[in-house]
Amino acid sequence: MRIDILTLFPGMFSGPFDESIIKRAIDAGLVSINLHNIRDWADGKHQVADDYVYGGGPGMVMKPEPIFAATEAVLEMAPERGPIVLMTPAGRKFDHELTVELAAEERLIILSGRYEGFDARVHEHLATHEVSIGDYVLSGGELPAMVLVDAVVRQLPGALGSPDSVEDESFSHGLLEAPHYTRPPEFRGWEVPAVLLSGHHAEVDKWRRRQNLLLTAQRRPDLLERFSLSKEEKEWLSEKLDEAF
Ligand code: 6GU
Repeated sequence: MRIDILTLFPGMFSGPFDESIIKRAIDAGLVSINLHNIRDWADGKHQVADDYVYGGGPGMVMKPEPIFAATEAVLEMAPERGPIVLMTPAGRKFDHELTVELAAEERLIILSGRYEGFDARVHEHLATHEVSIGDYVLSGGELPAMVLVDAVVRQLPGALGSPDSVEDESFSHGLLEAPHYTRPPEFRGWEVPAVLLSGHHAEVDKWRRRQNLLLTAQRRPDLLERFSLSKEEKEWLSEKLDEAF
């Protein structure tokens, strides 16, 4: 996959992309991440990329010409085609489903804006997707772009150490993930559940599945609505929930 990110602050991306899973994926050739400074396509001595809002109002808006010019130039840099994703708090809420959808693409172009956002013509005539990472306002689209890239890259085949890791995670099966323990078996008097030390794989699987269900019922009942439980699981869960309240 090729990812191109257009931003006024390419420097913000070093750090997150230079460590851990994303770095490994880049080094392994699973993805290339290319940063482009929108200002390079802004005209004039001062390469101004923003301007006042028509009709009045606070703040500045990113001008359309540099964004269109940058995107068109970046498209020319490689033959692959794919979505042009504009990061905006007014976009579609980013979730696992959209992550998987984007991970299937050959190429992503991501537009990260600052100020009050982009001139509306960028939304209407350039972007193919508008994406938000949640219901709060950030100072720009850079952090959201990093969030999106991280989530997408870890879905690429081979990005995680074990091929099972991605399937086991929260949200891929639609439930929150069971608690994990590591050594020691007892820490400050708090013991690891005995079943996890038992070596009985079927029992461990059953315990994990039940913990997934319990955690999801307690914290994200909205996720459980889409889920079909066996009669036995329903009974166990309602008993557990009665105990807890
Ligand atoms: Cl994509 N951009 C900004 N500026 N704020 C956000 C966001 C995006 N998603 C949530 N908050």
